[in-house]
Amino acid sequence: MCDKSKCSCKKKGGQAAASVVQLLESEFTKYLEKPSNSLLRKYLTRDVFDKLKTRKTRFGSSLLDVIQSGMKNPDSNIGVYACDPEAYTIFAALFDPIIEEYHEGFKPMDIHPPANWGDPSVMPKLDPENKYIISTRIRCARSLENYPFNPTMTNEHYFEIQDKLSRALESLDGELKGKYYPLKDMDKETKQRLIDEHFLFKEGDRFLQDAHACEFWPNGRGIFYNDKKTLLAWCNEEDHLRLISMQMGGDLTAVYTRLINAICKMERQVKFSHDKRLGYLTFCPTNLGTTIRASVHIKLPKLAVDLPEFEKIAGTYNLQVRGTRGEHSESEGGVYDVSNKRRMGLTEHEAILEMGKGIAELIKKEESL
Ligand code: ADP
Ligand code: DAR
Repeated sequence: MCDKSKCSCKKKGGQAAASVVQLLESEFTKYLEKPSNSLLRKYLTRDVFDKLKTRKTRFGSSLLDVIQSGMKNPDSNIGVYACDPEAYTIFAALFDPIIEEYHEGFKPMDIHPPANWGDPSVMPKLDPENKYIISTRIRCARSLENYPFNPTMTNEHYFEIQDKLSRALESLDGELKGKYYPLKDMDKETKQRLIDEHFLFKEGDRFLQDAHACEFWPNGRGIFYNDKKTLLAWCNEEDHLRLISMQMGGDLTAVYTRLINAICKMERQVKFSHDKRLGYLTFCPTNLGTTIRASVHIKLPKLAVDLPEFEKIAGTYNLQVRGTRGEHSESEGGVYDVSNKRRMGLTEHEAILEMGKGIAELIKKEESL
């Protein structure tokens, strides 16, 4: 629980300041002059804008906090971020249609199912001959209860969250045992090596920067990992916590089992923000619900010859294709990051099973060409 005496959440919700509303009006007018295909452009109509422009959450977030990144980056796919857990309610008129479209029909009256990790042993054996899959990774995201999200966090919040999470992470034992490394103590070479090895988050994402998600950087940011770097955690990057299980090869069951063990132990020590309708709450609406992104680094040279067609085929299995370094990156050496797109309206088990089945189908397709 954040310290109410310092936390911005002591502010009351209600009306945004007149200066904020004025800035919103001028920025929105300029934004409408730029072409954009984002979901923000599609769903922030003048009516919705007028309905939401004067609102403020109890953490002090306004509509400007929600849409500033998308207005500055008209090439955004989505264009909005929730600046605190209450934003999904206060600005529901904008978030709900965006959530419904991104999460393939999750309607305002729909309720995300309770968490269900299921039996990891039933996952399909992906690529048993190790012909296509280089590595497998599953991540989930968590926000600490009663804390705001990046743009509304104070410097103290970053340190409080880092302290709570690093202590919980360093209490993990057995195969999960590891150490937390604050970003501010990390030399440039180590940082770049960890990024190049796909363990540490990239820096300089303009969408996050323009969402004011990088304030006080690198304070309160860091990475945890065990000796084998098969269990990792990111602190205060895009979300308060990203918990990551990964290893070389295609053993989805092993990666999944490790993630379940780690998150269940963490949930016994830290209270995470969970909404009965939206599931686990995250900074970006694309990560709500299960918050699960299960991915493989895979080479499918025949399918990848025609990338738009490859993406279209992957889409038929509810899979998303990213470059080798993840979001907003290109493929290097023909390696693609292919993962589940759906995170809401299904359980953790279903999301990962959907990815596993889809990857198996892509490999079958590659072998048929
Ligand atoms: P996320 O939001 O899931 O963290 P990103 O697209 O930002 O996703 O990717 C984060 C990092 O994880 C990137 O360095 C990316 O290369 C790496 N990554 C994603 N999937 C895999 C995988 N299957 N094997 C190895 N690294 C991966
Ligand atoms: N780039 C932003 C966010 C898209 C979703 N990815 C996240 N949350 N990392 C956009 O609106 O395109």
